[in-house]
Amino acid sequence: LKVVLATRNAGKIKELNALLAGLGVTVVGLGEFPEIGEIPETGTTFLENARIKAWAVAKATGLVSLADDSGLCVDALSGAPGVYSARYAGENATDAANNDKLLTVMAHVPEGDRTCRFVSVVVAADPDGRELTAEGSWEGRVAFAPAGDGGFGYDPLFFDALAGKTAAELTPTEKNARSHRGQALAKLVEKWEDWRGK
Ligand code: ITT
Repeated sequence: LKVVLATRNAGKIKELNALLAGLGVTVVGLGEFPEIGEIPETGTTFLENARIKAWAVAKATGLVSLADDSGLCVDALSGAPGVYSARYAGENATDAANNDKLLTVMAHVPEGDRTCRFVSVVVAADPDGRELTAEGSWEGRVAFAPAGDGGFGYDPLFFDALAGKTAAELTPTEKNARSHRGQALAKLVEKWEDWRGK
């Protein structure tokens, strides 16, 4: 089975490839379908946006498609940046700009109030009309300064108290074993064979 990843985020592509390795599917990227342009993420929830991306790509390619919509939800910011995590510092903002904005906004928030979580909702869409969804989350704290150079996005600012490190200081294998995306994919993989009707 050929599965197309409905994402243009290089960090996600790496992680999803590793997480899907045991599934026995051939994973292809959007690079093979240059005719698919920008997909407007007009939803207000992770599930809505993941469904928008998964269905747009399944319909355009005729293949089973897999989308992830994810973000960082900070308690002191009432859940922001949430679904707007990729564009926190503006449309097409860099990871560095988003991290700078988060650090600035959180500058005076004390240690105990810096709780946050990464959330990932994954949706697999079959062009025959069926979908499969799963969700994962990862609890942490917003660090006072960036640390580590692994991962992507907000990883240098996401401190995992259990690991005693930021997400960017974990190896890819360590991150996938505990991350929101790792947990969402583990649940998806568990339901996969039933969904495919095998
Ligand atoms: P696609 O829509 O093409 O998949 P995107 O980056 O726009 O790429 P989202 O709309 O789901 O994807 O935004 C997710 C953002 O949340 C991402 O850009 C990061 O800033 C942040 N994020 C999600 N998962 C993360 C992770 O594992 N580590 C660090 N930051 C993460």
